[in-house]
Amino acid sequence: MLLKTRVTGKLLARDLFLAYINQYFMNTNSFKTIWISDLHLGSTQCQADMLLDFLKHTESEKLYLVGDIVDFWALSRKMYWPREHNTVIQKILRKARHGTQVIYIPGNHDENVREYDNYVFGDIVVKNSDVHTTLQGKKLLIIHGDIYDTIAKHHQWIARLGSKGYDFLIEINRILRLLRKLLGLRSQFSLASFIKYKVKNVVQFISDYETNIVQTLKDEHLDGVVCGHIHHAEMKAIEQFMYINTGDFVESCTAIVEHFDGSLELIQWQMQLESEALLEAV
Ligand SMILES: [Mn+2]
Repeated sequence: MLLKTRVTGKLLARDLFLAYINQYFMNTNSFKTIWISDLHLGSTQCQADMLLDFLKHTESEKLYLVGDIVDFWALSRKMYWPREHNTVIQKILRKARHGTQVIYIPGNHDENVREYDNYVFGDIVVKNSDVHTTLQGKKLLIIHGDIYDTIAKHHQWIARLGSKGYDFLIEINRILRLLRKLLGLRSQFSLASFIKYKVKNVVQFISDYETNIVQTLKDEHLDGVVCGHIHHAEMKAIEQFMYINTGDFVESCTAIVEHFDGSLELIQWQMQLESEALLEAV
């Protein structure tokens, strides 16, 4: 009920006003809700610098972490935890302490967190899945999505083997990205996603994934889904359902946001450092 009154009431005007102030004077983008997933903290794949920049320049009333936040699979192979990964966790905890409602939906790389369904850790609530109602009244299933991935569900050893091959690709991509950075090139070319889309059965895999999710939406009488898992950001209609995938902070650095009018948007994050440098120069 509270959500609905906000659409027409004075509270919305206040929210819009604060959003405006934040954007133009604080260089912060305000949203009703933010969804991010597949951060893979604890692995070399995580683009922590982009993630920190995103967390620094955005704020929301509600923040959903849609799984594969900490990559325990990678951590079990090799201990890797640079300082920036701590800073990410601290930033998220700080948001939770300062009034952002943070909801952690575990994924398959952090599946051990699923044992703590409905527990609250330092203002962050763990939920294995959730239903979010947008300001336009759409009911969205929020879930990581691995249970709809038939390979990950039934043949975990194949999935892990596949993940190693994929890790290798991403490692090459990371080196390429570093080289591009050193050379001052800013193209968003991604080797892993390039190869991924060259492989025909990956397309089939994504389509099966979507079909499985839509079946659940039908069964549960929901309007749409916000999920992650397959590292492919997208926002589209499948039949009458909204299929929304957050993407990741490994390659695409994408997020889904809900604005204060209840509309949803897929955003690809760009480093905000340039505008900051400009502000400092003034
Ligand atoms: Mn996953």
